[in-house]
Amino acid sequence: SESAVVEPKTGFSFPATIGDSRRLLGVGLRKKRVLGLKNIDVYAFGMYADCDDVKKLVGEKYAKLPASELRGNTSFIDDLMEADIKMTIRLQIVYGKLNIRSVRSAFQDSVGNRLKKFGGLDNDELLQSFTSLFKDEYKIPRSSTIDLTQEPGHVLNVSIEGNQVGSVKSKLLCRSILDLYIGEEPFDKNAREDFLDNVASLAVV
Ligand code: DAO
Ligand code: DAO
Ligand code: DAO
Repeated sequence: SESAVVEPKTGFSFPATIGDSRRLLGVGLRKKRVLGLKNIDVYAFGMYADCDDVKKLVGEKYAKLPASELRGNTSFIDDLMEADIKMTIRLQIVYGKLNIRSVRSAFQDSVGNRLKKFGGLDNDELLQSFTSLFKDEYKIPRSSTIDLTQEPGHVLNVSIEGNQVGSVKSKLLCRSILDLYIGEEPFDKNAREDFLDNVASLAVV
């Protein structure tokens, strides 16, 4: 059970655990349609969560719910994305020609859309303040690893190849990023399904 998982289309491999306690619960693929014509594979990703944190949430709020109902319970899924659970989304870059300008623009679309959804108001300034942190000198060639980690207190830590490049305390930003992978309109539906199946089964043992 402690072996790595390979994302089948790209062959990128994700370790079963990160740190002391974050366990791999699903892998998937982020694609993007360019020029309305073709889909490019942008990155493979692995979704990790701290099992003890998940069990704590279930014990405190969902102990009475059978495992079969936990998995599809929408308030449980919302709580997973809002509670103070240590989680990491690990990205492994597939598309070899990514530049920081396209990362900024994709981030404005995907994350910006969620900041609006959850923040309600106009978050242009907040969005600008995040994207201004992506410096032009960062290099993210094929097979680079980027970790997006939610630390206690809803601090988002970003590291590239294991080097921390930034840290932002924002519950709204953490929520918005997790929604891209775990929310109702995820980048990869199968990855989300696997994640929820695995969360439900680890929560009840
Ligand atoms: O070069 O036109 C192009 C395609 C660029 C696609 C950019 C997608 C960026 C997705 C975000 C990556 C986050 C690391
Ligand atoms: O896939 O659209 C998306 C959003 C992914 C979030 C990417 C965050 C990237 C932050 C670090 C970039 C540094 C160059
Ligand atoms: O220059 O010391 C500094 C701060 C750099 C912060 C870079 C943060 C990049 C990632 C921002 C997170 C948004 C997803």
